[in-house]
Amino acid sequence: MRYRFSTDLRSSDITPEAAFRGRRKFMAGLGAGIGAGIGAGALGGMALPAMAAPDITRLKPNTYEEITTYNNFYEFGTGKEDPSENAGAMKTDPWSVEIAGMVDKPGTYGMDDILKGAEIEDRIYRFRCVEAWSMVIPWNGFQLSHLLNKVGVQPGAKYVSFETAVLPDVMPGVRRNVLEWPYREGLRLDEAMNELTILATGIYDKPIPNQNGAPLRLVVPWKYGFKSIKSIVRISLDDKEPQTSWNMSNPGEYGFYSNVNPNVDHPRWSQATERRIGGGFFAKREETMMFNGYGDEVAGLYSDMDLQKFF
Ligand SMILES: Nc1nc2c(c(=O)[nH]1)N[C@H]1C(S)=C(S)[C@@H](COP(=O)(O)O)O[C@H]1N2
Ligand SMILES: [Mo]
Repeated sequence: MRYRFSTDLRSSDITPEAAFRGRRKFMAGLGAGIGAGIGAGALGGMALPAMAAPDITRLKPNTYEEITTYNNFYEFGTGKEDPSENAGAMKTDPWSVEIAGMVDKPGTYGMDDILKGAEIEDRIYRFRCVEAWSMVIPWNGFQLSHLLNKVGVQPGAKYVSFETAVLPDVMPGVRRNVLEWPYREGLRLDEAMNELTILATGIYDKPIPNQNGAPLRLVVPWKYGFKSIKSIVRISLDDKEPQTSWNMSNPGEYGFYSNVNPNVDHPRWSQATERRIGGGFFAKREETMMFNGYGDEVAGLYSDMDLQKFF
């Protein structure tokens, strides 16, 4: 697997074995005479040198078991184990996605069309839920920008909205009004086009399980998990900010942007720290990082905005 984006690396993600590999690599670099001019470590406290190309394989992912049995997918129930227990009944092949609104080629596309020409990459991302837990997940997927370029975004478009399937026969959750169905989410166009934003099709090189949002699921790693909408059946380009399910249900608690921000608390709990799933009962809570650690890539999108107001 080829992993990308390591700027969020921190000591708790690094396995001892990997730290050894990193150090050995550095020494090899010195021996070859290319060690000069390397700046102070970007790894915050680790004894690791800042190498020219940080090795993302040092991010220690959660286990497949953790990633696929501790889920939020309210269409299948609000308990963390409900999705893995119930989502198996959803049929994801064939699957089609309607692409609508301000695009040159609107239409209903099958998964083959969606995937045609897409470069499937491996990306280990830190994933931070608004409920203050986190995981590290090795996704397989492709950049959302690829699909949007393929259908041709028209000049006036400023936002992208997404909707999840509503399948009452197999989704016990949609028979109750916990949220407005379909589950909907949205991004500003520049957020959607950012290199970090992917449509995931797999986890650990296996097809993405239903409980994680098969067959096509958004991942926006610098935003709270609920922005990463699952089992997408509709994508629309618009000139106005779209409505989103969580914002509709409680606008005081869930804003449109929902960037991970340790300085803006949820009205009912702190966002300053998080609990890593799988860390065990005695594991120390970790400090939440601004933009979930992806500030180098995305802070510029918000440079002129008050993030206390646009939370
Ligand atoms: N359609 C849909 N998408 C959804 C949700 C949901 O309830 N329905 N939950 C969101 C929330 S709150 C989180 S934290 C993530 C969880 O993703 P995971 O189960 O793959 O970890 O999915 C997001 N996408
Ligand atoms: Mo979440």
